[in-house]
Amino acid sequence: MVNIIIDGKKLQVRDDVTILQAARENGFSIPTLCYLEGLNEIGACRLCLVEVKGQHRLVSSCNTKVREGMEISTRSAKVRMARRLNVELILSQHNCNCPSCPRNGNCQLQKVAAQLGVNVETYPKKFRPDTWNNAFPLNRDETKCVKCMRCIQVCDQVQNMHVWDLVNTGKRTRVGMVQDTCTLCGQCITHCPVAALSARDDTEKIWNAISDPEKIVIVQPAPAVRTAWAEEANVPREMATPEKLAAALRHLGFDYVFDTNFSADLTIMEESAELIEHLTHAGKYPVPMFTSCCPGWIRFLKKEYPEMVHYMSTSKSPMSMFSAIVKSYYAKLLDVSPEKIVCVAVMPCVAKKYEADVPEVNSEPGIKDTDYVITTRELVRMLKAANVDVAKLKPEPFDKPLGEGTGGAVIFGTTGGVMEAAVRNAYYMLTGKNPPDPDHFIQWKWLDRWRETEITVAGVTVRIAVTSGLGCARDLVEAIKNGSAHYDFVEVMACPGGCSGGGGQPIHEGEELAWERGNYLKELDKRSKLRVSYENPYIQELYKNFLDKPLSEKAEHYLHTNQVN
Ligand code: HC1
Ligand code: SF4
Repeated sequence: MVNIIIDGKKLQVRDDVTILQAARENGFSIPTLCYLEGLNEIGACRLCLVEVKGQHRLVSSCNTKVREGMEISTRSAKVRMARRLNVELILSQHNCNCPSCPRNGNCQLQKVAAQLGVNVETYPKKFRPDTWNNAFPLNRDETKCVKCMRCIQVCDQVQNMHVWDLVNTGKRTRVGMVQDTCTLCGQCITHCPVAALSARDDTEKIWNAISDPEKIVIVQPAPAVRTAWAEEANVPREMATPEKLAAALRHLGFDYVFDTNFSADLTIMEESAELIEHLTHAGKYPVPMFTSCCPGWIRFLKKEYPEMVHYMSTSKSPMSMFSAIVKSYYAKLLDVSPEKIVCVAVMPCVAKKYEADVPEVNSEPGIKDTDYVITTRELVRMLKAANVDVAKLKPEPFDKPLGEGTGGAVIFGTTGGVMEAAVRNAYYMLTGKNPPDPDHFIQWKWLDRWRETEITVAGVTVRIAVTSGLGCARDLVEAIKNGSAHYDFVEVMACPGGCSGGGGQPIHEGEELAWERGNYLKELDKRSKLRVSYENPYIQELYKNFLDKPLSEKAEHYLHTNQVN
């Protein structure tokens, strides 16, 4: 421990922390733009400057360690003037079209400028026209980049993809895409302090569909959307229930409010049947079987390990299974042509926009199963545009028959959930009984980069591994490839923490909420009456009336794809 003084207050702090950490831990607020704890501590933005007694120059607090006897001022006249000047310099090169900016109201630069009393409008400038491909799900606006380098570090150190880097030199220095390996995980977007990176906005297309009287517009929110959608409305997670989400979606004008949880159960029916086939027909199918619901993970494997793509399960993701069922089974129930239906998915994910556009995911040539995908952030934008007061919404049920899911479905939204749900269901398929205790059925051994376990049911042994984040995924795939790890079933989600921490989720400066959001999903699972996917009565009805059984010819047609093979 060392003794220091911050703004006149005597403190004892650990000797291994920076001035910024010591200040924040003791309630002193220091602005930052580029700082990301443990990832980007480079003092580039110069907003965290503080004055240290006895030192002539101001120091950046994010990368200066405390020392015994330090006297620090976080708000002297000299500090405030330097910070204001630095914000003005950044703004002088920044496209300040705040009212139409996707980060308006949730922008670090806007916030710091407001705190320091700097007017963003006083820096008129001209920008070269944007040459970015705006049809790509990830948008890049160079006129907003503050060169904080967070995108470079997140993509490099967490996701291990090295897509961004500094290019050019001197005053032409900029951040550019240096490799064509983007998985669309969206982690660089959620770590961007401004709107230099954002997801393609598809909300206008949804509004147009909703206002078209000829169209039946059907919406499915993903499991992980329900744990994060109301964060920006400042409604506590427990009060923003799934039923309130259903009410909010109905309020926006969707004709039917269904649930991706329904088709998560369907995915489990197909994937657990596929797993049993793989395990019981040694040599016929490749082992391990990789989960196939995360499009970021699929893009990663296709680009980085094309020779391992055949390990991927052929089951479509819950999103794509849902839309396939809507445009076939449900269109028949409604007695309308599939062309009349518009399928909208609300996802915590940017890569799902890409998945919806992969032609092989569609069941019939020329008919797009999922018409549009919006992120949780776009949903929030739509709710704000419609002036929906989330706190005042009365809970409403999801529509039937595609609006019901089990506890096994809702945990899809957190890392390890797909695996747990699949193993629960496989247990039933092999024994005819439910697992005795769904909460303690799987005992994980936590390794550094992934977790593993082994389960034997009715004489069938399955060796399992789970990980999230593409840096960890790379290490796991390498271990499988070089023969140092042996598994039968592997779950990977591209975003750290799984979909709860997805690249389409609400952005909170400096907070990683994936695990907290995931715990809420686990709580919803525990509260569910039905915990195993086969128990979903509407899934049973779907098989009885339409699909016959898992892996049937019809199920193969609508629910499986060879897009990865
Ligand atoms: Fe996911 Fe999935 S869990 S991929 O993370 O398998 O996006 O939530 O919807 O499709 O169910 C995302 C979440 C989501 C699919 C499901
Ligand atoms: Fe890297 Fe993911 Fe961003 Fe693509 S979306 S650049 S992979 S962090």
